[in-house]
Amino acid sequence: MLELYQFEISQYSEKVRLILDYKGLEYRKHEVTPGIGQVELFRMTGQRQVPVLKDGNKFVADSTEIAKYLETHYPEQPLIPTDSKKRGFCLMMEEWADESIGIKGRKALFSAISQDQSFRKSLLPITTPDLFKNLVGEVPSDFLKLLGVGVGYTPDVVASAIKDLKQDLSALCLILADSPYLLGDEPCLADFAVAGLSILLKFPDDAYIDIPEALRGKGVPGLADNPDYELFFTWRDRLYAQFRKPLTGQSNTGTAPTSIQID
Ligand SMILES: N[C@@H](CCC(=O)N[C@@H](CS)C(=O)NCC(=O)O)C(=O)O
Repeated sequence: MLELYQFEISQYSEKVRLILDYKGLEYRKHEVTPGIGQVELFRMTGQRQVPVLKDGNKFVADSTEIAKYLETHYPEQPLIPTDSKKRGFCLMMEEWADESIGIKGRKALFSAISQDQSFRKSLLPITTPDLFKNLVGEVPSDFLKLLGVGVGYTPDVVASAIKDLKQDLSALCLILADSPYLLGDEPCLADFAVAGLSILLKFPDDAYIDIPEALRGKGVPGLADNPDYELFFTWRDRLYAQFRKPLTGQSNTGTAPTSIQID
């Protein structure tokens, strides 16, 4: 069976989970422990980031490489159009989604969690002891802003990311106003990239991602709750209902994700 090394809350991992579900491929999730689990990932793949797909003895890192690998080796339910113009637009839109929605979505979420303590608490793994959750909840928002400055997320950077995301969402609403999918009547890689990468803007309402219930349907104020972008989030809900397998029991493969870490 295919195996996916992932963070449950990672938007690039979600893009791959959507693609795997669309192609009807069974897979087992391995939840990588941030930090220590990434050392093990580096040992296996020569790099530290998720998602990584394991197929037999082969490891494929990077969501775009995984999509192309799956398209070559599991061609049922094709992801990339054959028509050259559509193919070009599809690949361009996928790359744009990775670089714009993926990267800027993190910055926008950072601003949301610095403003909302209960949101910040809910983002902690389900297994985090309540005592620690309470401590994190009490950290003043300014502290997180400071932390953001430390990693380059200054208020200016966050404001500019949100401004760009608003333009991205408006553009997507325009494109989707008269067609069911981004490039017309059939879904393609661009749809799954855009939908998966946008989870940090607003987590899906239903049980597709293994996150605390309190987070479902929540997202970045001004984006997730903005009626101007309702068309986009309604489109995404429909895409999920059509193609994404809901969690069954503990995970969507019927088996709990396992962590990788060094003892
Ligand atoms: N270009 C990569 C980006 C993957 C990425 O940014 N992964 C993040 C999680 S969403 C990660 O592993 N971060 C941990 C790190 O960089 O150490 C892809 O498309 O897969």
